[in-house]
Amino acid sequence: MHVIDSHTGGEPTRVILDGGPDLGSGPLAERAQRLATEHIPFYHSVILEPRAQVAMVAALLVEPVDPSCVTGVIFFDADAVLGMCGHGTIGLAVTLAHLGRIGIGTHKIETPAGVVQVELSDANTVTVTNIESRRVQGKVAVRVDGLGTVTGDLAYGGNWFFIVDPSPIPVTTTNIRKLTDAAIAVREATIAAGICGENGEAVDHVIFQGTSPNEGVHSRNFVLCPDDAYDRSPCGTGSSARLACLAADGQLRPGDEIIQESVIGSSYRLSYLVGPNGGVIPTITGQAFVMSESKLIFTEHDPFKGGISPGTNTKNPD
Ligand code: PYC
Repeated sequence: MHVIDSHTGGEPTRVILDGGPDLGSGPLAERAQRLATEHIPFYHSVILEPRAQVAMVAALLVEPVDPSCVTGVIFFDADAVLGMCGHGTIGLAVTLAHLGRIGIGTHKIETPAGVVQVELSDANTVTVTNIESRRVQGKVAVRVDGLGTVTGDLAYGGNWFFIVDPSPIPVTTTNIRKLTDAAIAVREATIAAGICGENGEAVDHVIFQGTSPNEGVHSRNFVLCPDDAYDRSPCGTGSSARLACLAADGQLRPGDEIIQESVIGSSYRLSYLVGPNGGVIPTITGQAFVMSESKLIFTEHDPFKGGISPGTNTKNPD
């Protein structure tokens, strides 16, 4: 299995060029569902330690349905198959450019959430025009163990977000452990309270919005991903959901640009246009860098061939 690893604002993406499972044809959302339910050992082996690391998101290249797209892609982390991934799309575009498959200019990529556009400005800089994003519910109160009542917005940006502004804990690198624990508690509380999308979709990401000491930066965020890792980048789908909330609150006008910083200080430039269905069409500009090209080897008698997770601990089974 050949892979190329890049990072976008510190958040890694592993593009899988070959050797993935056959997911058949048809809409990408159906193929993603097949990956999520029928190929769990595959995606664990690619993304779990020791072969990868906890923050990594994989990008499995698949045939697009829409022939005008340069590729189809299904993103997944160690715990979930994602509808879309902003940092991963920036990493994928830079990887495709590295391979000579795309040049400077505008290209379309198909994801399970819909077709997105990437504009490659130079070898590392990409602007993603995401699918229409929306706030579903503003100011939702939820009781969270250890935090009391927390109020947040439920929004969709290709994944499902509960966005808490202001953060109950200062968004700093020294607080990453505390932020992670608090965000997990918030996610569990939203699920227990039945806070979900129109079709029952559970909150899979939690964002805490904080302030940045850096001039010109709108805000700094902490983003919890489904596998309980935090996003090192400002999270493309999370930033899209956040733009939908700012637009719904009249806090940002269409076309105005803001800089969103991640908890580690990497940044995206963000803006939006009004979408056709009452939401926003977000644009996210960020940079990615290719780090390695490699071949993954899965040795049959390697006890950790499938990655390290509680269920695969062959030395000390639960
Ligand atoms: O950038 O959309 C994103 C993302 C989702 C999970 C990790 N990064």
